[in-house]
Amino acid sequence: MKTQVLDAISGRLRNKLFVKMRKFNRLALRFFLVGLVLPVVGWGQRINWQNQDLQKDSVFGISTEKAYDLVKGKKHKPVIVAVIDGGTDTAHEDLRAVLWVNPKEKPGNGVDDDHDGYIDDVHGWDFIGGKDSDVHYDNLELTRLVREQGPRFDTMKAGLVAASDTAAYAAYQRMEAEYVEAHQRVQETVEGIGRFKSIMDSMVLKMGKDSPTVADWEAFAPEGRGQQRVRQILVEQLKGGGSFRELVKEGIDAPLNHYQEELNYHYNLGYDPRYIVGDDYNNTGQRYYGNTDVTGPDALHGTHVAGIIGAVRGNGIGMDGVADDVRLMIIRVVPDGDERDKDVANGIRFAADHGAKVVNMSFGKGYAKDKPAVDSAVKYALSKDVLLVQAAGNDARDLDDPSNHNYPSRVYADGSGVAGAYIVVGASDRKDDSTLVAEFSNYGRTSVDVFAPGVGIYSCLPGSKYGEESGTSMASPVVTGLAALIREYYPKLTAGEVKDIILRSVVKPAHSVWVGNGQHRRLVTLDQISVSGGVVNAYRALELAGKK
Ligand SMILES: [Ca+2]
Ligand SMILES: [Ca+2]
Ligand SMILES: [Ca+2]
Repeated sequence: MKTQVLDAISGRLRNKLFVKMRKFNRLALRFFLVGLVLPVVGWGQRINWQNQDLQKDSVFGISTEKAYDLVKGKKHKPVIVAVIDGGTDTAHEDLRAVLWVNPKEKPGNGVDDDHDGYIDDVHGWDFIGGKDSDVHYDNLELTRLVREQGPRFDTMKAGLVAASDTAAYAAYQRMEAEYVEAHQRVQETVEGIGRFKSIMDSMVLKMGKDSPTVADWEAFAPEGRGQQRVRQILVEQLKGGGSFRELVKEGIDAPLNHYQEELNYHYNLGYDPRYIVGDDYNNTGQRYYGNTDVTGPDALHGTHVAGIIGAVRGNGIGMDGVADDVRLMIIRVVPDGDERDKDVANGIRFAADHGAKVVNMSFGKGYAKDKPAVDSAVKYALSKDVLLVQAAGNDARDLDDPSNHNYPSRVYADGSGVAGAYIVVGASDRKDDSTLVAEFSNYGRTSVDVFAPGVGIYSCLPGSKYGEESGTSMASPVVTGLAALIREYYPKLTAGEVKDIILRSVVKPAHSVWVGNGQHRRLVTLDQISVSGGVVNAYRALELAGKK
Protein backbone atom coordinates (compact mmCIF):
# COMPACT_ATOMS: atom_id res chain seq x y z
CA MET A 1 0.00 0.00 0.00
CA LYS A 2 2.86 2.33 0.69
CA THR A 3 3.97 2.57 -2.88
CA GLN A 4 0.44 3.64 -3.66
CA VAL A 5 0.63 6.37 -1.06
CA LEU A 6 3.93 7.45 -2.52
CA ASP A 7 2.57 7.24 -6.04
CA ALA A 8 -0.37 9.36 -5.05
CA ILE A 9 1.93 11.94 -3.53
CA SER A 10 4.48 12.00 -6.31
CA GLY A 11 1.75 11.87 -8.95
CA ARG A 12 0.31 15.07 -7.58
CA LEU A 13 3.72 16.62 -7.34
CA ARG A 14 4.49 15.90 -10.91
CA ASN A 15 1.19 17.29 -12.06
CA LYS A 16 3.06 20.40 -12.98
CA LEU A 17 0.33 22.62 -14.28
CA PHE A 18 -2.02 22.27 -11.40
CA VAL A 19 0.65 21.62 -8.86
CA LYS A 20 0.90 25.32 -8.31
CA MET A 21 -2.73 25.68 -7.39
CA ARG A 22 -3.87 26.72 -3.99
CA LYS A 23 -5.79 23.57 -3.16
CA PHE A 24 -2.78 21.43 -3.78
CA ASN A 25 -0.72 23.60 -1.49
CA ARG A 26 -3.16 23.16 1.35
CA LEU A 27 -3.34 19.43 0.77
CA ALA A 28 0.41 19.03 0.85
CA LEU A 29 0.66 21.33 3.81
CA ARG A 30 -1.71 19.08 5.69
CA PHE A 31 0.37 16.14 4.62
CA PHE A 32 3.40 17.65 6.32
CA LEU A 33 2.01 19.26 9.35
CA VAL A 34 -0.57 16.65 10.19
CA GLY A 35 1.54 13.67 9.45
CA LEU A 36 2.21 12.66 5.85
CA VAL A 37 -1.28 11.38 5.27
CA LEU A 38 -3.01 11.69 1.95
CA PRO A 39 -6.18 9.94 0.90
CA VAL A 40 -5.25 6.70 -0.79
CA VAL A 41 -6.77 5.41 -3.97
CA GLY A 42 -7.10 1.81 -2.94
CA TRP A 43 -7.70 0.23 -6.29
CA GLY A 44 -4.20 -0.06 -7.56
CA GLN A 45 -3.20 0.49 -11.13
CA ARG A 46 -5.87 -0.16 -13.68
CA ILE A 47 -4.75 0.70 -17.15
CA ASN A 48 -7.36 2.07 -19.55
CA TRP A 49 -10.15 2.32 -16.98
CA GLN A 50 -11.26 5.64 -18.46
CA ASN A 51 -12.25 3.82 -21.66
CA GLN A 52 -14.01 0.93 -19.95
CA ASP A 53 -17.68 0.36 -19.24
CA LEU A 54 -19.60 0.49 -15.97
CA GLN A 55 -21.69 -2.63 -16.64
CA LYS A 56 -19.02 -4.75 -18.27
CA ASP A 57 -15.93 -3.72 -16.29
CA SER A 58 -17.41 -2.33 -13.04
CA VAL A 59 -15.53 0.96 -13.38
CA PHE A 60 -17.16 4.29 -14.23
CA GLY A 61 -15.31 4.79 -17.51
CA ILE A 62 -16.81 6.39 -20.61
CA SER A 63 -17.46 3.14 -22.56
CA THR A 64 -15.07 4.02 -25.39
CA GLU A 65 -14.28 0.40 -26.25
CA LYS A 66 -17.98 -0.44 -26.48
CA ALA A 67 -18.59 2.71 -28.53
CA TYR A 68 -16.29 1.46 -31.29
CA ASP A 69 -18.74 -1.42 -31.91
CA LEU A 70 -21.28 1.18 -33.01
CA VAL A 71 -19.06 2.57 -35.77
CA LYS A 72 -17.31 -0.61 -36.90
CA GLY A 73 -16.68 -0.36 -40.64
CA LYS A 74 -18.00 3.19 -40.79
CA LYS A 75 -15.94 5.75 -42.70
CA HIS A 76 -14.09 8.36 -40.71
CA LYS A 77 -12.00 11.43 -41.31
CA PRO A 78 -8.93 12.51 -39.34
CA VAL A 79 -9.60 15.33 -36.92
CA ILE A 80 -6.97 17.89 -35.94
CA VAL A 81 -6.84 18.37 -32.18
CA ALA A 82 -4.77 21.14 -30.59
CA VAL A 83 -3.08 20.37 -27.28
CA ILE A 84 -2.41 23.77 -25.72
CA ASP A 85 -0.18 22.80 -22.82
CA GLY A 86 3.33 22.85 -21.39
CA GLY A 87 4.94 20.89 -24.23
CA THR A 88 4.67 17.34 -25.56
CA ASP A 89 7.35 14.76 -26.34
CA THR A 90 7.02 14.60 -30.14
CA ALA A 91 9.38 11.60 -30.29
CA HIS A 92 7.19 9.45 -28.02
CA GLU A 93 6.73 5.95 -29.49
CA ASP A 94 2.95 5.97 -28.96
CA LEU A 95 2.38 9.55 -30.14
CA ARG A 96 4.67 10.32 -33.06
CA ALA A 97 2.39 8.60 -35.58
CA VAL A 98 -0.56 10.79 -34.59
CA LEU A 99 1.14 14.19 -34.59
CA TRP A 100 -0.22 16.92 -36.79
CA VAL A 101 2.15 17.83 -39.61
CA ASN A 102 1.81 21.24 -41.20
CA PRO A 103 1.42 20.14 -44.83
CA LYS A 104 3.17 23.01 -46.55
CA GLU A 105 5.94 23.70 -44.04
CA LYS A 106 9.36 22.16 -44.66
CA PRO A 107 11.11 21.46 -41.38
CA GLY A 108 14.40 22.99 -40.36
CA ASN A 109 15.12 25.13 -43.44
CA GLY A 110 14.68 28.44 -41.63
CA VAL A 111 12.01 29.47 -44.12
CA ASP A 112 8.34 30.15 -43.50
CA ASP A 113 7.30 27.93 -46.40
CA ASP A 114 3.56 28.23 -45.83
CA HIS A 115 3.67 31.98 -45.13
CA ASP A 116 1.71 31.76 -41.89
CA GLY A 117 4.17 33.98 -40.00
CA TYR A 118 5.82 31.07 -38.17
CA ILE A 119 9.12 29.67 -39.42
CA ASP A 120 9.37 25.85 -39.44
CA ASP A 121 6.13 25.28 -37.51
CA VAL A 122 5.89 21.60 -38.36
CA HIS A 123 4.00 20.10 -35.40
CA GLY A 124 2.74 23.30 -33.79
CA TRP A 125 4.35 26.25 -32.05
CA ASP A 126 6.07 27.25 -28.80
CA PHE A 127 4.89 30.68 -27.69
CA ILE A 128 7.10 30.71 -24.60
CA GLY A 129 10.43 30.14 -26.26
CA GLY A 130 12.91 32.59 -27.72
CA LYS A 131 15.95 32.67 -29.95
CA ASP A 132 18.22 30.87 -27.52
CA SER A 133 16.10 29.00 -25.00
CA ASP A 134 12.66 28.29 -23.55
CA VAL A 135 10.83 29.61 -20.52
CA HIS A 136 10.73 26.82 -17.96
CA TYR A 137 9.54 28.61 -14.79
CA ASP A 138 7.42 31.70 -14.51
CA ASN A 139 5.57 33.65 -11.81
CA LEU A 140 1.97 33.16 -10.86
CA GLU A 141 -0.23 35.80 -12.48
CA LEU A 142 -0.86 37.13 -8.98
CA THR A 143 2.86 37.85 -8.57
CA ARG A 144 3.09 39.51 -11.98
CA LEU A 145 0.09 41.73 -11.28
CA VAL A 146 1.43 42.82 -7.91
CA ARG A 147 4.78 43.63 -9.49
CA GLU A 148 3.17 45.50 -12.38
CA GLN A 149 0.64 47.50 -10.40
CA GLY A 150 2.71 48.08 -7.27
CA PRO A 151 4.47 51.27 -8.40
CA ARG A 152 1.22 52.90 -9.46
CA PHE A 153 -0.37 52.31 -6.07
CA ASP A 154 2.66 53.05 -3.93
CA THR A 155 1.84 56.73 -3.78
CA MET A 156 -1.72 55.90 -2.84
CA LYS A 157 -0.46 54.05 0.18
CA ALA A 158 0.47 57.48 1.51
CA GLY A 159 -3.24 58.31 1.46
CA LEU A 160 -3.45 60.06 -1.89
CA VAL A 161 -6.24 58.07 -3.54
CA ALA A 162 -8.24 59.92 -6.16
CA ALA A 163 -11.97 59.16 -6.16
CA SER A 164 -11.65 57.60 -9.61
CA ASP A 165 -8.99 55.17 -8.32
CA THR A 166 -10.78 53.95 -5.20
CA ALA A 167 -12.11 50.73 -6.70
CA ALA A 168 -8.86 49.86 -8.47
CA TYR A 169 -6.90 50.59 -5.31
CA ALA A 170 -9.17 48.37 -3.21
CA ALA A 171 -8.77 45.55 -5.72
CA TYR A 172 -5.01 45.99 -5.66
CA GLN A 173 -4.94 45.89 -1.87
CA ARG A 174 -6.88 42.61 -1.82
CA MET A 175 -4.52 41.16 -4.37
CA GLU A 176 -1.43 42.31 -2.52
CA ALA A 177 -2.77 40.87 0.75
CA GLU A 178 -3.36 37.52 -0.96
CA TYR A 179 0.14 37.59 -2.38
CA VAL A 180 1.75 38.37 0.97
CA GLU A 181 -0.24 35.65 2.72
CA ALA A 182 0.52 33.02 0.09
CA HIS A 183 4.20 33.91 -0.01
CA GLN A 184 4.41 33.64 3.75
CA ARG A 185 2.61 30.28 3.74
CA VAL A 186 5.07 28.82 1.25
CA GLN A 187 7.99 30.26 3.20
CA GLU A 188 6.72 28.69 6.41
CA THR A 189 6.16 25.37 4.66
CA VAL A 190 9.73 25.31 3.40
CA GLU A 191 10.95 26.10 6.90
CA GLY A 192 8.63 23.48 8.44
CA ILE A 193 9.85 20.74 6.11
CA GLY A 194 13.41 21.88 6.72
CA ARG A 195 12.97 21.58 10.50
CA PHE A 196 11.39 18.14 10.13
CA LYS A 197 14.28 17.04 7.97
CA SER A 198 16.98 18.33 10.27
CA ILE A 199 15.45 16.58 13.30
CA MET A 200 15.10 13.41 11.25
CA ASP A 201 18.69 13.62 9.99
CA SER A 202 20.06 13.96 13.51
CA MET A 203 18.13 10.86 14.54
CA VAL A 204 19.35 8.87 11.53
CA LEU A 205 22.91 9.90 12.33
CA LYS A 206 22.49 8.60 15.85
CA MET A 207 21.12 5.28 14.58
CA GLY A 208 24.10 4.88 12.29
CA LYS A 209 22.07 3.29 9.49
CA ASP A 210 21.55 4.55 6.00
CA SER A 211 17.96 3.37 5.66
CA PRO A 212 16.47 2.55 9.09
CA THR A 213 13.52 0.13 9.18
CA VAL A 214 10.27 0.44 11.12
CA ALA A 215 11.86 -1.68 13.88
CA ASP A 216 14.86 0.67 14.03
CA TRP A 217 12.60 3.68 14.42
CA GLU A 218 10.46 1.96 17.04
CA ALA A 219 13.56 1.01 19.02
CA PHE A 220 14.88 4.58 18.94
CA ALA A 221 14.50 6.54 22.20
CA PRO A 222 13.43 10.06 21.22
CA GLU A 223 14.70 13.11 23.06
CA GLY A 224 12.04 15.76 23.36
CA ARG A 225 8.76 16.35 21.58
CA GLY A 226 10.26 17.14 18.18
CA GLN A 227 11.95 13.77 17.88
CA GLN A 228 8.86 12.06 19.31
CA ARG A 229 6.68 13.57 16.61
CA VAL A 230 9.11 12.81 13.80
CA ARG A 231 9.42 9.21 14.97
CA GLN A 232 5.65 8.81 15.18
CA ILE A 233 5.10 10.12 11.64
CA LEU A 234 7.88 8.02 10.14
CA VAL A 235 6.72 4.83 11.87
CA GLU A 236 3.15 5.40 10.64
CA GLN A 237 4.36 5.91 7.09
CA LEU A 238 6.89 3.08 7.00
CA LYS A 239 4.29 0.62 8.32
CA GLY A 240 2.47 1.14 5.02
CA GLY A 241 5.46 -0.41 3.18
CA GLY A 242 8.31 1.04 1.17
CA SER A 243 11.78 1.94 2.36
CA PHE A 244 12.90 4.91 4.42
CA ARG A 245 14.93 6.23 1.47
CA GLU A 246 11.90 6.07 -0.84
CA LEU A 247 9.87 7.94 1.75
CA VAL A 248 12.51 10.65 2.03
CA LYS A 249 12.80 11.01 -1.71
CA GLU A 250 9.10 11.12 -2.59
CA GLY A 251 7.52 12.34 0.60
CA ILE A 252 10.02 14.90 1.85
CA ASP A 253 12.62 15.95 -0.71
CA ALA A 254 10.21 16.20 -3.63
CA PRO A 255 7.72 18.45 -1.80
CA LEU A 256 10.57 20.50 -0.34
CA ASN A 257 11.92 21.02 -3.83
CA HIS A 258 8.46 21.96 -5.05
CA TYR A 259 7.92 24.62 -2.40
CA GLN A 260 11.45 25.91 -2.88
CA GLU A 261 10.66 26.36 -6.57
CA GLU A 262 7.50 28.21 -5.66
CA LEU A 263 9.56 30.63 -3.59
CA ASN A 264 12.23 30.98 -6.26
CA TYR A 265 9.88 31.45 -9.19
CA HIS A 266 6.12 31.45 -8.64
CA TYR A 267 6.10 33.99 -5.81
CA ASN A 268 9.38 35.75 -6.55
CA LEU A 269 8.73 39.41 -7.45
CA GLY A 270 12.34 39.71 -8.59
CA TYR A 271 12.08 36.91 -11.17
CA ASP A 272 10.72 37.70 -14.64
CA PRO A 273 11.75 35.28 -17.41
CA ARG A 274 9.95 37.06 -20.25
CA TYR A 275 13.20 38.44 -21.67
CA ILE A 276 13.83 34.87 -22.89
CA VAL A 277 10.93 35.15 -25.34
CA GLY A 278 12.04 38.57 -26.51
CA ASP A 279 8.61 39.76 -27.58
CA ASP A 280 7.07 43.14 -26.84
CA TYR A 281 5.09 41.68 -23.98
CA ASN A 282 2.67 44.55 -23.46
CA ASN A 283 1.74 44.59 -27.12
CA THR A 284 -1.18 42.17 -26.87
CA GLY A 285 -1.86 42.24 -30.59
CA GLN A 286 1.60 40.88 -31.41
CA ARG A 287 1.30 37.36 -32.80
CA TYR A 288 4.60 36.30 -34.29
CA TYR A 289 7.15 35.37 -31.66
CA GLY A 290 8.28 32.10 -30.02
CA ASN A 291 10.14 29.12 -31.45
CA THR A 292 9.66 25.64 -32.87
CA ASP A 293 10.48 23.67 -29.69
CA VAL A 294 7.03 22.31 -28.84
CA THR A 295 8.54 19.78 -26.41
CA GLY A 296 10.25 22.30 -24.11
CA PRO A 297 12.13 21.61 -20.88
CA ASP A 298 9.35 19.70 -19.08
CA ALA A 299 6.95 17.81 -21.31
CA LEU A 300 5.47 15.55 -18.64
CA HIS A 301 2.03 17.14 -18.37
CA GLY A 302 1.52 17.80 -22.08
CA THR A 303 2.68 14.32 -23.06
CA HIS A 304 0.28 12.71 -20.60
CA VAL A 305 -2.60 14.84 -21.85
CA ALA A 306 -1.81 14.06 -25.50
CA GLY A 307 -1.76 10.30 -24.81
CA ILE A 308 -5.20 10.37 -23.20
CA ILE A 309 -6.66 12.07 -26.28
CA GLY A 310 -5.08 10.07 -29.03
CA ALA A 311 -2.19 7.68 -28.29
CA VAL A 312 -2.21 5.07 -31.05
CA ARG A 313 -4.93 2.53 -30.38
CA GLY A 314 -4.37 -1.20 -30.71
CA ASN A 315 -0.68 -1.07 -31.69
CA GLY A 316 0.31 -3.27 -28.76
CA ILE A 317 2.42 -0.62 -27.07
CA GLY A 318 1.78 1.85 -24.29
CA MET A 319 -1.86 2.76 -24.00
CA ASP A 320 -4.91 3.64 -26.06
CA GLY A 321 -6.20 7.15 -26.55
CA VAL A 322 -9.93 7.81 -26.71
CA ALA A 323 -9.90 8.82 -30.38
CA ASP A 324 -8.58 6.57 -33.18
CA ASP A 325 -7.92 9.05 -35.99
CA VAL A 326 -6.56 12.35 -34.74
CA ARG A 327 -3.66 14.62 -35.63
CA LEU A 328 -2.31 16.23 -32.49
CA MET A 329 -1.15 19.83 -32.93
CA ILE A 330 1.21 20.75 -30.11
CA ILE A 331 1.07 24.32 -28.86
CA ARG A 332 3.28 25.27 -25.92
CA VAL A 333 2.09 28.17 -23.78
CA VAL A 334 2.14 26.90 -20.18
CA PRO A 335 5.32 27.21 -18.10
CA ASP A 336 5.88 25.88 -14.58
CA GLY A 337 3.94 28.81 -13.18
CA ASP A 338 0.94 30.65 -14.62
CA GLU A 339 0.43 30.90 -18.36
CA ARG A 340 0.09 34.39 -19.85
CA ASP A 341 -3.08 35.57 -21.57
CA LYS A 342 -1.25 36.85 -24.62
CA ASP A 343 0.21 33.38 -25.27
CA VAL A 344 -3.08 31.60 -24.55
CA ALA A 345 -4.85 33.90 -27.03
CA ASN A 346 -2.19 33.30 -29.67
CA GLY A 347 -2.27 29.56 -29.03
CA ILE A 348 -6.02 29.45 -29.61
CA ARG A 349 -5.68 31.54 -32.78
CA PHE A 350 -2.88 29.33 -34.10
CA ALA A 351 -5.09 26.27 -33.55
CA ALA A 352 -8.08 27.85 -35.27
CA ASP A 353 -6.01 29.07 -38.22
CA HIS A 354 -4.45 25.67 -38.83
CA GLY A 355 -7.59 23.58 -38.91
CA ALA A 356 -7.96 22.31 -35.36
CA LYS A 357 -11.53 21.16 -34.68
CA VAL A 358 -11.07 20.55 -30.95
CA VAL A 359 -8.76 22.37 -28.54
CA ASN A 360 -7.74 20.96 -25.17
CA MET A 361 -6.88 23.39 -22.39
CA SER A 362 -5.73 21.57 -19.24
CA PHE A 363 -4.68 24.68 -17.39
CA GLY A 364 -6.09 27.53 -15.34
CA LYS A 365 -5.22 30.33 -12.97
CA GLY A 366 -6.85 32.52 -10.37
CA TYR A 367 -6.02 35.91 -11.90
CA ALA A 368 -5.99 37.23 -15.45
CA LYS A 369 -4.07 40.19 -16.83
CA ASP A 370 -5.72 40.46 -20.20
CA LYS A 371 -8.91 38.45 -20.41
CA PRO A 372 -10.27 40.47 -23.35
CA ALA A 373 -7.38 39.18 -25.49
CA VAL A 374 -8.34 35.58 -24.67
CA ASP A 375 -12.06 36.31 -25.14
CA SER A 376 -11.39 37.69 -28.56
CA ALA A 377 -9.36 34.60 -29.54
CA VAL A 378 -12.16 32.35 -28.21
CA LYS A 379 -14.71 34.21 -30.33
CA TYR A 380 -12.43 33.85 -33.34
CA ALA A 381 -12.09 30.09 -32.75
CA LEU A 382 -15.85 29.67 -32.37
CA SER A 383 -16.34 31.52 -35.66
CA LYS A 384 -14.20 28.78 -37.25
CA ASP A 385 -16.27 25.94 -35.77
CA VAL A 386 -13.69 24.96 -33.15
CA LEU A 387 -14.80 23.23 -29.95
CA LEU A 388 -12.90 24.32 -26.84
CA VAL A 389 -12.50 22.01 -23.84
CA GLN A 390 -11.10 23.21 -20.52
CA ALA A 391 -10.21 21.58 -17.20
CA ALA A 392 -12.30 22.87 -14.29
CA GLY A 393 -9.30 23.06 -11.93
CA ASN A 394 -8.21 21.23 -8.80
CA ASP A 395 -9.21 23.53 -5.93
CA ALA A 396 -12.25 21.52 -4.75
CA ARG A 397 -14.23 24.74 -5.16
CA ASP A 398 -17.59 25.87 -6.48
CA LEU A 399 -16.85 27.88 -9.62
CA ASP A 400 -20.35 29.38 -9.51
CA ASP A 401 -19.16 31.36 -6.50
CA PRO A 402 -18.07 34.69 -8.04
CA SER A 403 -15.00 34.87 -5.81
CA ASN A 404 -13.56 31.65 -7.32
CA HIS A 405 -11.88 32.09 -10.68
CA ASN A 406 -10.40 29.58 -13.06
CA TYR A 407 -9.21 31.53 -16.11
CA PRO A 408 -9.66 31.36 -19.03
CA SER A 409 -13.34 31.39 -18.24
CA ARG A 410 -15.94 31.14 -20.98
CA VAL A 411 -17.82 34.13 -19.55
CA TYR A 412 -16.74 37.13 -21.61
CA ALA A 413 -15.28 39.99 -19.56
CA ASP A 414 -17.15 42.70 -21.49
CA GLY A 415 -20.56 41.30 -20.59
CA SER A 416 -21.23 40.11 -24.15
CA GLY A 417 -22.26 36.64 -22.95
CA VAL A 418 -20.82 33.16 -22.67
CA ALA A 419 -18.82 31.16 -25.23
CA GLY A 420 -21.10 28.46 -26.64
CA ALA A 421 -18.96 25.63 -28.03
CA TYR A 422 -16.84 25.46 -24.88
CA ILE A 423 -16.98 22.54 -22.42
CA VAL A 424 -15.68 22.75 -18.84
CA VAL A 425 -14.75 19.39 -17.35
CA GLY A 426 -14.58 18.19 -13.74
CA ALA A 427 -12.79 14.99 -12.72
CA SER A 428 -14.47 11.74 -11.68
CA ASP A 429 -13.20 8.54 -10.10
CA ARG A 430 -13.75 4.83 -10.75
CA LYS A 431 -16.41 3.77 -8.32
CA ASP A 432 -20.13 4.22 -8.84
CA ASP A 433 -20.70 5.44 -5.29
CA SER A 434 -20.47 8.61 -3.21
CA THR A 435 -16.74 8.95 -4.08
CA LEU A 436 -17.50 9.36 -7.80
CA VAL A 437 -16.35 12.98 -7.98
CA ALA A 438 -12.59 13.39 -7.42
CA GLU A 439 -11.97 15.06 -4.07
CA PHE A 440 -9.84 17.78 -5.69
CA SER A 441 -12.23 18.61 -8.55
CA ASN A 442 -13.86 22.01 -8.95
CA TYR A 443 -17.56 21.96 -9.73
CA GLY A 444 -20.43 24.35 -10.43
CA ARG A 445 -24.08 24.10 -11.38
CA THR A 446 -23.60 26.53 -14.27
CA SER A 447 -19.80 26.64 -14.57
CA VAL A 448 -18.87 22.96 -14.97
CA ASP A 449 -20.60 21.02 -17.75
CA VAL A 450 -19.63 17.40 -17.28
CA PHE A 451 -17.41 15.03 -15.34
CA ALA A 452 -14.92 12.61 -16.88
CA PRO A 453 -12.32 10.17 -15.51
CA GLY A 454 -9.39 12.03 -13.94
CA VAL A 455 -7.98 9.90 -11.11
CA GLY A 456 -5.14 7.44 -11.61
CA ILE A 457 -5.13 7.77 -15.40
CA TYR A 458 -2.37 5.80 -17.09
CA SER A 459 -0.90 7.57 -20.10
CA CYS A 460 2.26 8.60 -21.94
CA LEU A 461 5.25 10.23 -20.26
CA PRO A 462 8.33 11.74 -21.95
CA GLY A 463 11.00 9.34 -23.17
CA SER A 464 8.46 6.75 -24.38
CA LYS A 465 7.53 6.00 -20.81
CA TYR A 466 4.13 5.66 -19.14
CA GLY A 467 2.57 6.34 -15.79
CA GLU A 468 -0.41 7.51 -13.80
CA GLU A 469 -1.46 11.09 -13.14
CA SER A 470 -4.51 12.61 -11.50
CA GLY A 471 -6.25 15.93 -12.04
CA THR A 472 -8.94 17.71 -14.01
CA SER A 473 -5.99 18.07 -16.43
CA MET A 474 -6.53 14.37 -17.18
CA ALA A 475 -10.35 14.59 -17.32
CA SER A 476 -10.38 17.35 -19.93
CA PRO A 477 -8.48 15.33 -22.58
CA VAL A 478 -10.91 12.42 -22.09
CA VAL A 479 -13.68 14.78 -23.25
CA THR A 480 -11.45 16.26 -25.97
CA GLY A 481 -10.82 12.72 -27.24
CA LEU A 482 -14.53 12.02 -27.19
CA ALA A 483 -15.30 15.22 -29.12
CA ALA A 484 -12.68 14.26 -31.70
CA LEU A 485 -14.11 10.74 -31.96
CA ILE A 486 -17.58 12.15 -32.68
CA ARG A 487 -16.20 14.57 -35.26
CA GLU A 488 -14.21 11.79 -36.98
CA TYR A 489 -17.31 9.68 -37.65
CA TYR A 490 -19.84 12.52 -37.95
CA PRO A 491 -17.84 15.32 -39.59
CA LYS A 492 -20.93 17.28 -40.57
CA LEU A 493 -21.82 18.08 -36.98
CA THR A 494 -20.91 21.58 -35.82
CA ALA A 495 -18.86 22.28 -32.69
CA GLY A 496 -22.04 23.39 -30.93
CA GLU A 497 -23.87 20.19 -31.93
CA VAL A 498 -20.98 18.05 -30.68
CA LYS A 499 -21.06 19.82 -27.33
CA ASP A 500 -24.82 19.34 -27.16
CA ILE A 501 -24.45 15.60 -27.87
CA ILE A 502 -21.75 15.19 -25.21
CA LEU A 503 -23.85 16.93 -22.57
CA ARG A 504 -27.08 15.12 -23.46
CA SER A 505 -25.52 11.66 -23.48
CA VAL A 506 -23.96 11.67 -20.00
CA VAL A 507 -24.62 8.86 -17.53
CA LYS A 508 -26.31 10.20 -14.41
CA PRO A 509 -25.57 8.28 -11.24
CA ALA A 510 -28.55 7.29 -9.09
CA HIS A 511 -26.88 8.43 -5.87
CA SER A 512 -25.34 11.44 -4.16
CA VAL A 513 -21.65 12.28 -4.25
CA TRP A 514 -19.20 14.08 -1.98
CA VAL A 515 -17.75 17.38 -3.18
CA GLY A 516 -15.53 20.05 -1.71
CA ASN A 517 -13.05 19.59 1.08
CA GLY A 518 -12.62 20.27 4.77
CA GLN A 519 -15.59 21.89 6.43
CA HIS A 520 -17.15 22.57 3.01
CA ARG A 521 -17.37 18.88 2.15
CA ARG A 522 -20.96 17.88 1.50
CA LEU A 523 -23.18 15.32 -0.22
CA VAL A 524 -24.90 16.53 -3.40
CA THR A 525 -26.36 15.18 -6.61
CA LEU A 526 -24.42 15.72 -9.83
CA ASP A 527 -27.32 17.88 -11.07
CA GLN A 528 -26.52 20.33 -8.29
CA ILE A 529 -22.87 20.67 -9.24
CA SER A 530 -22.83 20.51 -13.04
CA VAL A 531 -24.83 21.55 -16.08
CA SER A 532 -25.38 18.01 -17.43
CA GLY A 533 -25.54 16.16 -14.11
CA GLY A 534 -23.39 13.26 -15.27
CA VAL A 535 -20.22 11.57 -16.52
CA VAL A 536 -19.60 11.66 -20.28
CA ASN A 537 -20.19 8.45 -22.22
CA ALA A 538 -18.78 7.65 -25.65
CA TYR A 539 -21.25 4.85 -26.44
CA ARG A 540 -24.31 6.96 -25.75
CA ALA A 541 -22.75 9.96 -27.50
CA LEU A 542 -22.09 8.05 -30.73
CA GLU A 543 -25.57 6.56 -30.54
CA LEU A 544 -27.04 10.05 -30.27
CA ALA A 545 -24.77 11.38 -33.03
CA GLY A 546 -26.04 8.59 -35.30
CA LYS A 547 -29.61 9.80 -34.86
CA LYS A 548 -28.83 13.38 -35.85
CA1 LIG B 1 5.11 28.54 -41.34
CA1 LIG C 1 10.31 25.78 -43.17
CA1 LIG D 1 -0.90 2.45 -27.97
